[in-house]
Amino acid sequence: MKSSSDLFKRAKKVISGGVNSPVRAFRAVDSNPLFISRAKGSKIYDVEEREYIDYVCSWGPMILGHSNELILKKVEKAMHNGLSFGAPVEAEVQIAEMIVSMVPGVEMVRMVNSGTEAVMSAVRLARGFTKRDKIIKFEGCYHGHSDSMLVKAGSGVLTAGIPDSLGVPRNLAGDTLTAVYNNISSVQRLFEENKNQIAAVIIEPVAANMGVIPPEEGFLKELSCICRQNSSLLIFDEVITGFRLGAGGAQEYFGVEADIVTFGKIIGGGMPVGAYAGRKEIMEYVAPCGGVYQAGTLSGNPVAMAAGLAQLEILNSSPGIYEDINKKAEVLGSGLEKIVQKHKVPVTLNRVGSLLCMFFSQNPVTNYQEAKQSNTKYYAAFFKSMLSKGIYLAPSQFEAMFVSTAHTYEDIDATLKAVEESLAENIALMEEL
Ligand code: HOZ
Repeated sequence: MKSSSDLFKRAKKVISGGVNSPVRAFRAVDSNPLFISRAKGSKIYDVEEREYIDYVCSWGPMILGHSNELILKKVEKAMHNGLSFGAPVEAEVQIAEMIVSMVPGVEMVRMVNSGTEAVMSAVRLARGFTKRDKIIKFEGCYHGHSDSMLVKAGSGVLTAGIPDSLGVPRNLAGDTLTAVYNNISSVQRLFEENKNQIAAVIIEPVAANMGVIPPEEGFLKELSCICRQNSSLLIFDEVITGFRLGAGGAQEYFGVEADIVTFGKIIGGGMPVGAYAGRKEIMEYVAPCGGVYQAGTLSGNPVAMAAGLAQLEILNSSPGIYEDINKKAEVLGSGLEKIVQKHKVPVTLNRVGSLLCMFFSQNPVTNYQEAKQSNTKYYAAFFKSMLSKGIYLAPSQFEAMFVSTAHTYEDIDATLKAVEESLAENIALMEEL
């Protein structure tokens, strides 16, 4: 039988760090990655046939669980008609119509291949539309790895402790200004210091790449007001929150409209897809209508569109689906709270809908600096205990836990039992750290 450790040894010889995306190298949890062979429902299986309850869910898109039969059927059908044409297909129109019907304020959509590409293009569009160069982002928010966004970013950048990536031209990074999440005066100050120069403010409406941090009451509304007052655009990066917090994503959930919205993996149902979307007057700046250039042979790929469309159709047409998933996350969250209180473990639990994070910190976590106070060594110990009990969590303190419709209440009970045991096992260690 193949083993993860043998595969990792081979991988390290031919792939930088042995992985194609840094967080999955498991360095932050002082372990070696599992190589996954298959997944079904709420479970994933490694190449050694061990089963795990999966709370990574491919970093969000598997909201219906793994290998959903309906999606697989649609993919299979599309696949037999051809894998790629580099020409328009009907499914692109259908998915765009579906997104327009589900997401508030969206009149037009452009499909791309990943969240990184969606944000990179959305930022270019905002710059082209406003004829301004500067962008405000928030410390700890992660918007993919395009040059302009790799400034005080979250996710793997935060996990690896690389606040500003090598290779990003200084001039370009200089046009990315950073504000403090949940701190409106830090945004106000940047607008005052850069009058008529800010093209857009980009934000994860729920920060989900420095752990999970909800926006404080009124924060997103104030942000939208400041943008409007300054004729700047508001970009919601909904790669994580889109079609997860509800059919209309964060805009609907918080009742705040953005000018441009970006989506990622979830609209591909597990296939590599992204999109940016917004009002017609803005979207028509994109070529061939307008002068903002963006293109891609695989954009709107027929197989990826079939998967994404099938997933969105299910999400859109299943009454009670979001209530169900949020209820499960609530049961999980309140169970976790009870256990940490019982063991007097310094953990702060943040939850928004079906996104959760256990911060190993006794203080509230409302921004990047506070998230960074978490005890990552303790998270690593906890992660390893949980993995040994068949629970697959994100291999970093600074990522989210995702609940899917495929998680059952039995899964949640088993998870809580594993949490109880893992915390009990690590109490002594935690006191030492
Ligand atoms: N940056 C991703 C999570 N926020 C991880 C991507 C991956 O390793 O697949």
